[in-house]
Order: sequence, then C-alpha cells, then structure tokens
Amino acid sequence: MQNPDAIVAEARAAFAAMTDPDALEQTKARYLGKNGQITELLKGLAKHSPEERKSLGAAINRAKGAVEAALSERREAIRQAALAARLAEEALDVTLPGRGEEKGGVHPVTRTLERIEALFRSIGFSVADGPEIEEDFYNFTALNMPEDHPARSMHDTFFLLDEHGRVSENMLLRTHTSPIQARHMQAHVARYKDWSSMPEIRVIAPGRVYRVDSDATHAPMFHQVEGLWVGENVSFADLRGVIADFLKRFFETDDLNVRFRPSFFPFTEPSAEIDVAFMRGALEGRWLEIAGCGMVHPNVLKHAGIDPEKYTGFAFGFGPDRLAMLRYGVNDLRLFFEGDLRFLRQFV
Ligand code: 2NL
Repeated sequence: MQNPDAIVAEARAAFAAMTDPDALEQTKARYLGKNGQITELLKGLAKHSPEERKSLGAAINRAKGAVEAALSERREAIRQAALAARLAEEALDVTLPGRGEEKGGVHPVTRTLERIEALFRSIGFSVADGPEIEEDFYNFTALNMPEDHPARSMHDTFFLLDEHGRVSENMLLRTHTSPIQARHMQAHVARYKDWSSMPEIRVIAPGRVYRVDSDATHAPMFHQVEGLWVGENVSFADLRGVIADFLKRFFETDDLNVRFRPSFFPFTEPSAEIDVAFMRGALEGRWLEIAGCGMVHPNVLKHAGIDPEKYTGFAFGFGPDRLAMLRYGVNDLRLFFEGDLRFLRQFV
C-alpha cells in the first residue's frame, strides 16, 4: 500500500504547480476523485485485519484531511492572486491631471430650428413631433399621394426590411414631416369629436427627413419644418400674411420681397412655391426658392376625419437647412452633416 504521507506530499506539490482554478479542480480528482489515490487507499482497507484497519483508516483520514486543506489553501491563494492582478490592471492613477472640458455648441441647423420654432410659437403655433420610421399610410396615403406616385418608389424613398429581410411594403423613413401633421390632425379630431365646433389647429412639425439623394445641395438626411393652420375661413390671404411676417422676422429685415408662384403638391390645392428676394446684400435682387405651400387638399382633411365643407386650412414646408445656408452664407449643404468641428465651431 502507498504511504498516505507520500500522497499528501505529492498532492501539495501538484496543487502548488497549478495557477488556474479549473486546472486545480482537475488535479483534485487525482487524489480525492472516484479513482483518486486517497480513495483507492480507503477501498484497500477491506483487505486488512480489523486491528490494522483502525490505525490505517485513521492515517488515511488524516491524509485526506491534509489533502483537502492543501486544496482549499491553494484555491484561496489562486483567488487572491487573480484579485491582485485585477486590482493592478484596473488601478486608477488619481494623480493624473484631468483632460479638461471643452464647451459644446448648438449645431447651426438646430439653432435655425429653434429660431423657427420660437417665431411660430409667438404667433400661437404649437410644435409637434412624430416617428422617423413611418407607416405608408401617414407618409403617403393620408397626404393624397396615389399608389403610382414616384416618391413611393425605392428610387426616392428608403424602405425598411421586414423580418424576412424583404423590402417592407409598409415601413419607411419619412420623406417629409407631413405625417406628423397627419397624425396631429387625427389626434385633434379624436380629442374634440364631441365638440360642435372644433378649436383651430395651428401647428408646426420640424424634424429629420430622408430621401435617396446626395449632392452639393441634397443630403440623404435633411430637415423640414412644415406648418399647418386649419379652421373655419382660413384663407390663402392668411397664408401669405403668416409667411411674409415669418420671413421678415427670420431674416431680421423688412427689405425683402416675397412672391408666391403657382406650383403643384399632391397634398395642397391650389399650391405655390414661395420665393424671396433680398433688397440689399450679396444676394440682392435674386429670387430664391425657399418653401412650398398651399391650401390643404380636401382629401387630406377627409383622411384626418375633418369635414372639408366646414373647415379649410393652409400648409407650408420649409427646408431649414437651406435657411441656415442662407443665413450663415454656407454653399454646400453636406458641410452641416459631416461633423467637422473646424466648420461647426464657426457658428458657436
Ligand atoms: C416643400 C413643400 C409643402 C406641405 C408641405 C402639407 C402638410 C399637410 C397637408 C398639406 Cl398635413 N400640406 N405640407 C404643403 C405644401 C408644401 O412642402 O417643398 N417643402 C420644402
């Protein structure tokens, strides 16, 4: 029979050679496992006489206790070593000087949006928002855009992929902020459905929009601010007044001409393009196309549950990126979205 003390000595040496907790547990089996050396000794006891068994058994049990103690000692030592290594690795040098703080600045397009919002709030408009991932209904159908409208093609609109990786029929990146207003009108009607006379809707809808387009004057993501005023007897004359007042306040000058040029949008009828010309400055005398507008199409009102015989409305849509370009004298739209701090710092 093997000497229990020799086994203990061997086990101590074997445990001491282990630095990894899993390897240590593997080594344990060699002594205390089902066919381990200590276990084998215990099995062999049966071959001895009762007197021998007593003293031998005691010696084996002492050896077993010693191996177990050596094992837990080694476990603890490995745990301590791992902890010490981690503490060393993750040590923070609290004496290092800080990196300093730089003051951030508001992005020029955000400043422009905030300015537009403040101006419209001052004449009684509220500001609404909505999802950038939109449903076909709110982006197109509710806005009187028929099935065969070119904007509905993948060529112009970013559609999402469905759960099978196929181009979705229904989910897309909104191509304008009109769906915000379509949702707003619907919610307004739902809220006031019991009223004999619904309060007016005066709302603007600023936000990011997405189209398949990219060059010096078009980015695949850009911004829009649309506006909507629906009530009894809201007219094209009101539209002209609101827009002319807004433009003069936005550009901080009365020396500016505004012209409405007949145009077409599926969601308005009649529709117009809004041009401005500054009477002084670098752009003096040049007509610049700045927004689209019109009287809300009866079908758009109907889709929202509003009676077009009782209510009329006007709507308009600006490109605030363009307004920011004009206001700050920037000639390439993409500069706004490249995140180059040398460019952006100029506006802080
Ligand atoms: C443009 C043209 C426009 C609208 C947007 C609109 C919204 C509703 C109903 C009717 Cl809910 N119209 N929005 C109307 C006319 C023009 O934008 O060129 N924007 C940059």
